[in-house]
Amino acid sequence: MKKTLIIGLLVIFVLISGCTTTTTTRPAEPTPATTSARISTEQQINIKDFNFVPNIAEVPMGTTVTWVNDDNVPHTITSVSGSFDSGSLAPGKTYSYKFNQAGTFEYSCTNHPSMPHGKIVVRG
Ligand SMILES: [Cu+2]
Repeated sequence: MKKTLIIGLLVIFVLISGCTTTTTTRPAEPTPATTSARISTEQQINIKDFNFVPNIAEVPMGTTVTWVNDDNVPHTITSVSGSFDSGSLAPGKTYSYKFNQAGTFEYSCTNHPSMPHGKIVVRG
């Protein structure tokens, strides 16, 4: 009589413990540390149909941004604060600038003041 009770309790215990082990979920895989190291330090911006595409680019510090003139007229990439200026960029040509300082860098095209300004947001 007592033995049955003990076995019964044992069975219940095994079932419960078995249950808990199966429901225990493994912790989520940590994000590989290489993710941040693999962030590209190159960013391309196309000038297409009188627009900078993408218009706002967020990049890590040290990124080299390359603008490509995909239009068939010359454009300029001219920093509003005066930190960089491509001069007249002929169709099909590229201009690169490396951003070594954190901050927001707004730029425009001096050939076409109506063009929407572009922005480079450099993370520190
Ligand atoms: Cu332009």
